[in-house]
Amino acid sequence: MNQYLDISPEIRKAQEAKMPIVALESTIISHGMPYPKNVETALLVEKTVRDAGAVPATLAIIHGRLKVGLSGDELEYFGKKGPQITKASRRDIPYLVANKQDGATTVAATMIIAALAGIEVFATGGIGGVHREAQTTWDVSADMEELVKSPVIVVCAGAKAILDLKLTLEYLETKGVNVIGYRTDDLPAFYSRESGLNVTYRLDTPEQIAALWKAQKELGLGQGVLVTNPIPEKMGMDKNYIEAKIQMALAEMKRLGIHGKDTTPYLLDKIQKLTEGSSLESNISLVLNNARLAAAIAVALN
Ligand code: PSU
Ligand code: MN
Repeated sequence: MNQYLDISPEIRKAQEAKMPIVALESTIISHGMPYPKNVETALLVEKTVRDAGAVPATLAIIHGRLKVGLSGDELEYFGKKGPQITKASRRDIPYLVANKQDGATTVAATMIIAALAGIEVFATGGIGGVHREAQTTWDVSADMEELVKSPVIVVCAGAKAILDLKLTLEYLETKGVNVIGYRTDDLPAFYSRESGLNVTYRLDTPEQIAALWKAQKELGLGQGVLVTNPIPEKMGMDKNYIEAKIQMALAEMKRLGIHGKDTTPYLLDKIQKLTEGSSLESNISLVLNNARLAAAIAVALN
């Protein structure tokens, strides 16, 4: 086992008993939602995974240790400290480990730690992707590249429309990463069920997803898979309404000169404020929905 990894007793037991396990990220807790809603949601996501027959493992970096499975106290600590915790992607992990610091793991960092711990399924809200105007800013999330490098199934509600979804699909196509639509042909766009763009393949059951994964692994291809799961019907938001808010947030971001790793947390927070919290309720509902599907895939893999 990797010397930097701390696997909680519950997860260790689950691994020994070969139980299905679902990894969960921690940037969504520290940077994605306000306290105390973030901790409540994190606990609810864990409960949802359990109710669906799998064991939840929230991943984070605490005092330089790569944690697999957080205690209630650790979750509370993380949620309270919020954005003061360093947002950690691939490049940040060695720095935080060497300096014994805390890190909230993005999709990329969570994939790395999950793979180190031998966990194959991971549930999140939305992934980072190719940003609008990436042609000039070069802003492409490290999540994209991680889907190429780490063999993990990432279950999400698509990518937020703050991104350029068309370019995001092109990037993944070039890199050989499958974008699976769960019971949909149309790429979900996080707050809304449809983007007008096509996924690579539509699969309708967790067993079909498990079968694709098994084939990919046994062929030794090495990359991850992106499973996109549309937000529950009644919680989906109007495309034009959310697009108007995104435009406002993007204009304000440009004016403030925000760039680099601050871009995504800034936009998510701004949109939450502009939609007066209604986007937060949608966000929570889609994360729970993804937790359920991820658990079903983990069960099917078993
Ligand atoms: N998209 C969301 N919610 C999130 C994130 C993205 O809808 O919370 C977070 C995830 O942790 C993701 C990260 O991995 O933002 C991407 O940041 P960046 O674009 O800087 O790579
Ligand atoms: Mn970026």
